[in-house]
Amino acid sequence: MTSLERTLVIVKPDGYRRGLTGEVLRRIEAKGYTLAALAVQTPDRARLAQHYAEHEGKPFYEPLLDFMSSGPATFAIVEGHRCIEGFRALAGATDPTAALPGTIRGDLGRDWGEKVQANIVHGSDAPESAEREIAIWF
Ligand code: DAT
Ligand code: MG
Repeated sequence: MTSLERTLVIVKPDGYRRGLTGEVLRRIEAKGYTLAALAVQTPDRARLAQHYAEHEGKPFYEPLLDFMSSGPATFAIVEGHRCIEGFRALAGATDPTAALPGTIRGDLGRDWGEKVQANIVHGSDAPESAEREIAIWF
């Protein structure tokens, strides 16, 4: 029995600026997941603070909010059985230098020497976070 799992994917402002939005969405569709909703918007700090509440107080938290509010990003609700785990596998490791080739972060990302890693994509890490994050942005 398949479940209609959902995840929140964000193509972050670095991905938008570099013209990689289509490439990321292409990989999601090529994998076989469904795009259920799409929206381009510049994230506001209030909702980013909710979204990233688990990281409050960490050294990269303020740089993360600055980076994420620095320009347009694309928000997607992605659907499919096991898409949360599946998209995290497509995205690769948080550190784009360590992310394996073949992954979005490994193929398209790099370390720019900033306080926060600009790593192109966000993907929810569990069903509860996915529903919480989707409610923030949609
Ligand atoms: P992920 O996006 O892989 O779920 P996370 O939730 O731990 O990673 O962190 C959120 C974002 O914050 C991450 O995509 C990039 C940035 N980040 C995380 N850890 C970092 C670190 N040690 N130094 C710089 N930026 C970091
Ligand atoms: Mg995370």
